[in-house]
Amino acid sequence: MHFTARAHTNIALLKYWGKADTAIITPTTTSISLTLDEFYTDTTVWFDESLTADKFILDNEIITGHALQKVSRFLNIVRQQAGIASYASVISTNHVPTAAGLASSASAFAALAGAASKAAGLDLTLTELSRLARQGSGSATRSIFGGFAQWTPGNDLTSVGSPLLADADWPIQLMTVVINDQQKEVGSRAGMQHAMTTSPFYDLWVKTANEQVNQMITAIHEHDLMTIGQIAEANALQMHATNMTAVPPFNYLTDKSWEVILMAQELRQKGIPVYATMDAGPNVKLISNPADTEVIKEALLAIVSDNQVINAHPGPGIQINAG
Ligand code: 2P0
Repeated sequence: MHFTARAHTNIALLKYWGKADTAIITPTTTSISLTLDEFYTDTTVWFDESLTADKFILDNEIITGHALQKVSRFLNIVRQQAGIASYASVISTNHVPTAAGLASSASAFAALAGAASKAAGLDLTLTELSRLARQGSGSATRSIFGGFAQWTPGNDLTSVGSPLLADADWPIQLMTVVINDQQKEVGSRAGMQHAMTTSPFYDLWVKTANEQVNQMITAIHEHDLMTIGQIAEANALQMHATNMTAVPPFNYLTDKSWEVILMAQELRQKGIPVYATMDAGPNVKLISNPADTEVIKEALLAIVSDNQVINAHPGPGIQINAG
């Protein structure tokens, strides 16, 4: 049977930056994210006894090499859980605005987990799906759920995602400022490992992140945009500080990233609540109230052009259908 899953990407407000266990992918800290409506992956999977190897087509291109191996390794986990041996065809489409550079392993592995598990005859709960997606990519653990979600440390069974506020239907938005859409030099998998093992600030990162978890959860439940933004911006800068203090140091942020981060600070001084968060790349995501879109955009247009700004809102959890 063919199954198709749609999973949306998510942006972490408290970041996942370091693995407690690299083999099964468990994190050193709790991360909290917002799933977005604008960016998602559709993936169709079917297992076929006549195949002699797994096949992977992404955005109409046949994929080989490392990316195919990553998908095959993930399918091995699904095959083992389902007790089947046949290879699979995987067809994926990333729905990301052209050249946004936001193709994400979160939506990719969440959608693959959903479609492959169903196609293999498994009927997993959302928690079980989250655990499976985690073994493909850590951030995918959270993309099973809509709205705000968290992913906690733990063991193979307990380190899973859960919804915090699935229907985030109050005014919050995330504007992505695309600064560079090129492949990054240091991938997040290698980057987080290097920061964790060499930065003298890493232990402080874990300690501070632990303190931020309950503050963030309370702020989300209280719909408190300013506190959410303040904690998210601090957490992002702390994550980037572990990279800049790694040995040798590395850095994802460019001069343009800093221009946008400082612009957000200036707007705050004028009373507009807008906060920056940055992942393993130079793009900046601005957390704000939709009512302030125009004034933020006007300030942004002094730094970047209109087509470099993509606005997104809270999105839904995974959807899986036959066919
Ligand atoms: C996050 N990032 O929480 C953090 C913030 C990037 C910066 O999760 O090694 O691709 O596959 O588990 O999920 C990116 O890391 O890493 C990421 P793996 P992943 O969203």
